[in-house]
Amino acid sequence: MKRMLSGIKPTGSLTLGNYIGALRHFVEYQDEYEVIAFIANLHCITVYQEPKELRKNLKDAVALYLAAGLDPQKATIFLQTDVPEHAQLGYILACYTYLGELNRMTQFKDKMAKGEQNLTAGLYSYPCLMAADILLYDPDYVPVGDDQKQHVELTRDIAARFNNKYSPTFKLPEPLSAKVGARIMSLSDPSRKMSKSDPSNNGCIYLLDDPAVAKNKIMRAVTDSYGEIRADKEKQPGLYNLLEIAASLSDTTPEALALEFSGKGYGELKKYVAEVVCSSLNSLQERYREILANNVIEDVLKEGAEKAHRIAYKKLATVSRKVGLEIR
Ligand code: AQP
Repeated sequence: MKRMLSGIKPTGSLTLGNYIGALRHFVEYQDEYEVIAFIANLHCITVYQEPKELRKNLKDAVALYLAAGLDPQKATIFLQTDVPEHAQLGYILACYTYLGELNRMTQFKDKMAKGEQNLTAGLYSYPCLMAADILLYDPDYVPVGDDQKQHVELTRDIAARFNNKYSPTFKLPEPLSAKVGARIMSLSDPSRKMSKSDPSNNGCIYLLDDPAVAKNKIMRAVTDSYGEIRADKEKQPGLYNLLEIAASLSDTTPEALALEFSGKGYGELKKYVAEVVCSSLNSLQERYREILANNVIEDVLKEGAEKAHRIAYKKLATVSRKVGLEIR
């Protein structure tokens, strides 16, 4: 069975972008692949997190993984820090990563360009930790939204470099990106990705938003003045984003949906998108509440960490031996 690995960093409450671009795919793939899905808590602290909030976000993220349909009997679900090999291999791989490569990573460059202050060394070197997250498990595929493709490419480069220097050690993973929904945009500024840290609260739908609030955000989404419903990403990015959101959640395409709504008003389309989104949020939130009430999260994480650790410690031991870190 092919293996697939992915993680989400809950720097805030998970978003509809996380769900459409990543989470729903983990669930779709779990029957066909061996899915390893972790919560990237170490990546969260590359930017300051209020500890109490972080703890809540981590727990919520696990509950949302389960609520979305990830089955701990099929998938391995764990917290990154419960498997210390991630940090250990992350350090080793940083020693095989060039500064020039990290300088080219667009996520860091974007934050620099925005003039964000006090960017940390952890944030700069996080692609090395991400490479370790992946390479520890030799996955065949890594499902990611568009913004993370570059990091998977870097992971492949680091793996190939290590394999060439020593001997074949790591499998080179393939990034997997869906045709629809790989980059959901902000509702208030369709030129920016929908992000947890979106400064405008109206641009982002959180999976735990009250559905009435989510509906409001959709009804106020920025569109354009063409007055015609077409699936034109370049000319009508706001409208296309709405079509893409609804299409992803209802297994159709933005083009098919645009045809269905051609000749109708933007308000009608927004109402439909809100219905589709709210129906997904309602069922997700209902399961989320059940999961919290059943108190299963700690057991799921414990079992997941044990399974992950059984794979990770072997890989780290191999790497340490090859590099010459051990004296036996
Ligand atoms: N808007 C999005 N559209 C499609 N996919 C997305 N993903 C995130 N946002 C979107 C995908 O979700 C997975 C986990 O991402 P993450 O939350 O760990 O990191 P991120 O992409 O940096 O998310 P944010 O919300 O933008 O974080 P902040 O605001 O903290 O910087 C990935 O596969 C990602 O592609």
